[in-house]
Amino acid sequence: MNLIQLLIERAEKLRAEDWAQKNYLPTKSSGQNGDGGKPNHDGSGSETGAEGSVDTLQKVDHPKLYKVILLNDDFTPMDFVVLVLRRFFANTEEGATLVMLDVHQKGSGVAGVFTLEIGEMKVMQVNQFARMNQYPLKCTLEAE
Ligand code: TYC
Repeated sequence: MNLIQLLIERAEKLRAEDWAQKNYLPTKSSGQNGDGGKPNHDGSGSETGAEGSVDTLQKVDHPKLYKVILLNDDFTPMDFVVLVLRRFFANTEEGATLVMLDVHQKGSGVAGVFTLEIGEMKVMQVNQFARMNQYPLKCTLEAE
């Protein structure tokens, strides 16, 4: 085993112990199961060993992320797009202006990255706000 593999294994073990501690789970100390404390990679989350102890969860699932995309058009005023980026995506005036100009020049751009539910909500809010103000501005969702 090379040094990098050794370091990765050590980092995984520390992360698992940290997670177990935060979640009030007992950790199995290394060496007991004869595998040098190797993490459980079967994805099952936990395992009951011969001693009846609980192995720690190794994998934490991160939620899938989605990009909220703004599309350029010829009619929506630049100021309105800046307002949208400030109101729904917590941008500063300067940040919103940069994103708006990027979309204006390239045809589309990322307004923000969110989990599915939040992203869907942003898309609905932006499209509704644009329609309310009778602008054709469009916003869509794209998997990362
Ligand atoms: N192209 C628009 C204009 O020149 C501005 C604009 C920018 C519109 C970004 C939509 O997503 C957009 N007024």
